[in-house]
Amino acid sequence: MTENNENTNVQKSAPDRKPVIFSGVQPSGNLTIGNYLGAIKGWTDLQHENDCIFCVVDMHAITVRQDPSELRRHTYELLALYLAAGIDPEKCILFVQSHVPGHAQLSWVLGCYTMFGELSRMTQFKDKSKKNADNINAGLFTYPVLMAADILLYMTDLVPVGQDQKQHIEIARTIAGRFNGVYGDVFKIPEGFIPKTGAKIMSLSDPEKKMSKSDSDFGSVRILDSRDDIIRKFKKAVTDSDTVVRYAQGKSGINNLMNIYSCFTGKSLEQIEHEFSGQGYGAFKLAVGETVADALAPLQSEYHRIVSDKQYLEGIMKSGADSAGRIAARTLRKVYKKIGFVV
Ligand code: AQP
Repeated sequence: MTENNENTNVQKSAPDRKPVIFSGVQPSGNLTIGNYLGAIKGWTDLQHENDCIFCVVDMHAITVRQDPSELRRHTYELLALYLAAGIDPEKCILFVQSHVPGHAQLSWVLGCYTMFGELSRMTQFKDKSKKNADNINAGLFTYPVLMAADILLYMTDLVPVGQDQKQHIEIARTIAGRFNGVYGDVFKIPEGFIPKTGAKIMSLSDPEKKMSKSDSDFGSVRILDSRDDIIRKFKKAVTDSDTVVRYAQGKSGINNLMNIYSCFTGKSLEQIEHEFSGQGYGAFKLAVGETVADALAPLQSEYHRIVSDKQYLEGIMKSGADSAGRIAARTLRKVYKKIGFVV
């Protein structure tokens, strides 16, 4: 697992082949700054030196019950957010997962090379089962198999994700390795690519818990929240009874705010401690809120410009699905041949 966000010019594995990057986000709610810092922000750097494929993973989203009209709306909105964040559709393939049938097809095959015990150990399955106790469906259980299919279909070298997806990358590697062990060198074994900072942004209301887009309280700061809401959420952030801004054990709330501030300003933790020495938590929280709001403002205005142009978004979805579909079909044909299907 690569834990580095500095060297974006990844080692090439063949002389004329650029490294392939694949990643995606579920359209399962309004994106948080966790999704942004852990994933999307890093994608924009990677797109210059690599062949990047970024997906709106709607098939993953239905592992949790979604309102159909909301899911459709979130799918357009997420694509608009990718673009507003600076992902260039001329450089990257951008598409919607359900538009490329190869994902479901390969997922079925790979499911036959994945062990029940391996899936049972996935912490996301355990967490989401607790959160959705009335809907512990088979899709939630086999989610990592679909994710392995997403990645392996494109012979992906690197998968830029937040810390919470590390276990899913590991199982994708295990599945690919097992398949290759039986049939020869079919799949590229992918590497996870986890940013040095911002890989796990915690909830502002419960800093022991990851910030998630499906949580509804003030703990999740949304990329599209208004300036006032962002500042208000940071002002209310849960901290501790100490008053000194410093990074230390037992100060998970302050540590989280320092991480967020560091991601948006590029300042080190020492610089932040120095900047706020002698000031209380109140001044620090306000500064973090204002910094985040200022940093997101240009992205937000770009988003509002793009999201209203449905035709433009549909054009990108369509050409992205065509390009992704061609690569996926090639991989699937190879896999089908290897396992003995008549193609
Ligand atoms: N809190 C986080 N900090 C850093 N990175 C995060 N990611 C998610 N939460 C954080 C990264 O965002 C990308 C997209 O995630 P996803 O949509 O595939 O699903 P998730 O990991 O389950 O994200 P959420 O926000 O928690 O969604 P819901 O609430 O729908 O389950 C991934 O790269 C993830 O690591």
